[in-house]
Amino acid sequence: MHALIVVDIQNDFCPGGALAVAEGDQIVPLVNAMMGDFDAVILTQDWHPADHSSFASQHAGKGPFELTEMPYGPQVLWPDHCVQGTEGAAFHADLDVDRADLIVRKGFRRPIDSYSAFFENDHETPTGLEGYCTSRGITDLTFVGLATDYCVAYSALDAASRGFRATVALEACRAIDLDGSLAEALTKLQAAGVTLTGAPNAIA
Ligand code: VGL
Ligand code: ZN
Repeated sequence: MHALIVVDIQNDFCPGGALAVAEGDQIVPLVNAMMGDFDAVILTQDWHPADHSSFASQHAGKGPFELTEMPYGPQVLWPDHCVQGTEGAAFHADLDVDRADLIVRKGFRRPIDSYSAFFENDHETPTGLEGYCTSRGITDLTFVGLATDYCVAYSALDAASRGFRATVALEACRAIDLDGSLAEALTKLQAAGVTLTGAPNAIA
C-alpha cells in the first residue's frame, strides 16, 4: 500500500499568505493529478492556536525568522500563520480535498511546534499518523507539498526512521529556503535513504 502525503497546502503558505512560499500555489494542479495514482491520500494541516509559541509575536524583542531556544531545542520563530479556523489555515481553494482519506492536524499545542506529520518538534510526541499507516498496511509514502525544507523534509525523515519507504517528489514541493535550509534538508534526506524525484525548485 502506497500513500500520498500532501503537506500543508494552505493559504498562508501560498503567495499572499502570512508565511508565503514562492510559487507555493503552482504545485496544486500537479498534486491533484497525482492523487489518483495512490492507494491512499493523506493531507496535513498546520493548525496553531493564536498564541502559539512558534510565533515571533509571542517573544518580546524577537522578530520573524530569528532563532530561539525552546526546551526541546532550537526553534525558528515565524510570522503568525495558520491560526486555527482562519482563512490562512484553510487549504488552497483548488486543492482536491474531497479525495483525502485522512486529514492530520499538527502544531495545535501552544508550547511545541510540529513540522513533521509524525512527531512534534521534540521528536517524541506522536501525531498518531504512524499508527494509522501501520494499521492500514501502508508501507510506502510519497511526500509532496509545502515547505520542502521544513514540514515535507521533517515528515519524510521521520517516515524513513520509522521504517517506511519514503519518497519526496520535489517537482510537487516548494521551499522556504532560509539560510541554506533547502540544501541542508536535501543532504539529510539523501543520507536517510529517502528517494528524491524531480528538481528541488529553489527560488534563490
Ligand atoms: C511550516 C514553518 C512553520 C511548513 C509550518 O509547513 O513547512 N513551516 N510552520
Ligand atoms: Zn507552523
